[in-house]
Amino acid sequence: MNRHHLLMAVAAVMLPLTQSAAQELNMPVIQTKYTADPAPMVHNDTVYLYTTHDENDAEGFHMKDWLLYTSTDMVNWQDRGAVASLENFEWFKGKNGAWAEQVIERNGKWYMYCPIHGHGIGVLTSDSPYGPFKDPIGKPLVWQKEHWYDIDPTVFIDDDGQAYMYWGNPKTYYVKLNKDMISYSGEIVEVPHIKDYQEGPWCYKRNGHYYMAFASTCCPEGIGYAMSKSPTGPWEYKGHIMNHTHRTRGNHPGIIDYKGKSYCFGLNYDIFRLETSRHAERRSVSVAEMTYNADGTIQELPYFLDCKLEQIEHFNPFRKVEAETMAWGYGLETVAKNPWGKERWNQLVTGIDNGEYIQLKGVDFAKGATSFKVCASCHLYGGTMEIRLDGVDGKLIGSVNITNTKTELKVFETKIKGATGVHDLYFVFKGSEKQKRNLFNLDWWEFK
Ligand code: FUB
Repeated sequence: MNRHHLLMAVAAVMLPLTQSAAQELNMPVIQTKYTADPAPMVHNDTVYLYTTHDENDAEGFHMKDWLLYTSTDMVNWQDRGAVASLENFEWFKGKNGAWAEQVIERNGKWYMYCPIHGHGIGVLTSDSPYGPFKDPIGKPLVWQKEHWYDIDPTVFIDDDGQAYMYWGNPKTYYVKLNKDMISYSGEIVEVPHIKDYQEGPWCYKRNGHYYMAFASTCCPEGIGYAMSKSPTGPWEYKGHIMNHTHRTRGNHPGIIDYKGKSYCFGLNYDIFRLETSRHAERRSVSVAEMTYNADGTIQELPYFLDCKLEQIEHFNPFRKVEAETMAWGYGLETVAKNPWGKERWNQLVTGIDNGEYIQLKGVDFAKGATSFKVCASCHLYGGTMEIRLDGVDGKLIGSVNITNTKTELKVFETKIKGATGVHDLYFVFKGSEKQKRNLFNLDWWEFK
């Protein structure tokens, strides 16, 4: 931890978290829902961030489905909705228990390993990262009925094609998956206890080293890691990626390399903290850039809010952008546009109240934009969508009045003046005396 990190940590302990401080750091990455148990996956040029979902009313764990977010710049994330839920598993009749999943691709198919708390680990498959996912085996892939340790699967395919699934709290187990990825051979093997291990294993290989990152002993959890020369161990404990801290409680890791950088995702309660200091299982995913040493060991990170997540490429606004793409959108909600349709991933931004806003970071207007279209629906009087640069009170480059559409989605258009170069883009929503809440719903927007 350097001096800057230390000063930020001291200030953070003394001051309550504010929305503008969190927004400045680009964390937590999702604000419109409570998300946990990050399982990032890189495919082609995109990060697919699968998460669990804490319901808005959660006190203890209340979890019914699994969500997906995508990004190509690490700070602006598109909400892809719920890609799977407990209802995908016909053998499970309960309504709660959709715990920490992981998704992995093999030969053009996506495999999602889903623990259902107390009922083992199921597997779903899809031809696309966005789903729909289906249960190909109609039963749990593993379920040791004598205890409730079967949670938190992590799946890794070695260079020789052998796939492994590890899981467990407080013990760690693994099996060798068959090539079909939906069955396994041999016995369930118990891994000798790794120092400070609690749960949430995340296994991967990098530059010939095998890594097992994990949520370290509860509570509060940090993120620890062990290394090995083989996927079956022995695992040597190497220390903290992030130390235990009272600023979070759980800290389930997910680790990727992306566009030349390395990232460690985890979880905390920092969106819920904007509202209250009491505890409930309403968590949020955060991410920090991490660094490996030459020998493969990992440099310890300070707590997420003492790191700043940097955008890694500018955002192109000259295309149809789904409105549910944002760096910050605290207070807003997203809902499936058509839960029964083909494009189940498509969301609407809703719950838009007077004074709320969407922020997109690092938007490149290049030599300039001249017009703007937005597709929206409005049930009542509507309001105004101000288009501003670099702040909620920043330079106004256009504004659109969104009026009653008789609930249909309609395109509204305005001229744009003064947008050139790279800026943070703000859509600031304003109501009227007649209507201050639930002003309208947004589908997509586009600059020309
Ligand atoms: O999200 C439910 C459980 O909490 C996960 O399975 C654990 O890793 C912990 O994050």
